[in-house]
Amino acid sequence: MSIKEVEKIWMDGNLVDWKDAKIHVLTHALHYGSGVFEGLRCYNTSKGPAIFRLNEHINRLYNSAKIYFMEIPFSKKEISDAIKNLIRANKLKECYIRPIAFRGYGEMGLNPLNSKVNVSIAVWPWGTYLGEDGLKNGIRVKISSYQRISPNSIPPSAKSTGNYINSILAKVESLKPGYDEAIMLDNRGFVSEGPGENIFLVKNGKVYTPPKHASILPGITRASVIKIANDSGYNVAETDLTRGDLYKADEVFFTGTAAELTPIREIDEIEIGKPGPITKSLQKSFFKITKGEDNRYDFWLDMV
Ligand code: PPE
Repeated sequence: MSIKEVEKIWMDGNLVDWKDAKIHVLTHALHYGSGVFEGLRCYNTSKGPAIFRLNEHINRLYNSAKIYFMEIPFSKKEISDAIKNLIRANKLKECYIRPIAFRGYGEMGLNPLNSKVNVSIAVWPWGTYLGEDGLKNGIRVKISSYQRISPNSIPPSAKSTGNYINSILAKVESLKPGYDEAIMLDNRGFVSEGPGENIFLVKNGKVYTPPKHASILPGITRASVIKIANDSGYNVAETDLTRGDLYKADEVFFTGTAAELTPIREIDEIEIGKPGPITKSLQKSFFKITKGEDNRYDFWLDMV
């Protein structure tokens, strides 16, 4: 997906022109994946642009950094304020937000501890992640032959740049034969997540999603959808699921900041079907909330 350029990018405390937001080729993170990042969305509401669950994303960024002994040289408040200022500076109403903290230039070799930590924030308009048609009618996915990274290889609960090389392998393996996306199993063989999404299934009116120990990134959209489902009277079980559970499900969908809530209509040539009633109802609620049209959830929105 090509990037829609805007005017400014925030780099280590300063706003710089988009074209000048550059780093050295010997940046540690480029060679060794030693960065941590976040993805957030800002939605246009009737009261103005609002960031969805800003605090939760900022907290996850600092937790990811902690696992890698990275000291982010800004406070959480400074990063939150910088995000809002940047959206204002770029005069955006709706956008994707990508803060990243990474080991910078100055040291090579695998000891990262002496590398300085740089922080950048970019924002740009990012439409539907898996296509407008996918959001409406569902996508076709393939269970990957690549296993999801596991807690004792690379902690999946930290959103580090290096994690995504595993996601990329799975994604490309699904795209080459014409699928839209992959699903990965964990090192035990249970359902884990998509390359950039958490997964849910519906069976006999109940909602299920893999638990935190299934090598998932604890998604903020996942947590939101669990809350919305509970509030709407659907029981959600966080439990180990098999690929057979997916094949037999009545409804399956992905969640994520980029993917939002994307229905899955086919897995490994097995038809799940058009987006079902629970998927559609949760998706509708989710979009109402992000657009500020359900004031019960206003506390999830941070006005820019
Ligand atoms: N699992 C993974 C591996 C993941 O990358 C994401 C987000 C999620 C689950 C969902 O988490 P959350 O956004 O908190 O609900 N993936 C981000 C990056 C996507 C990309 O292609 O880049 C995102 O959605 O922003």
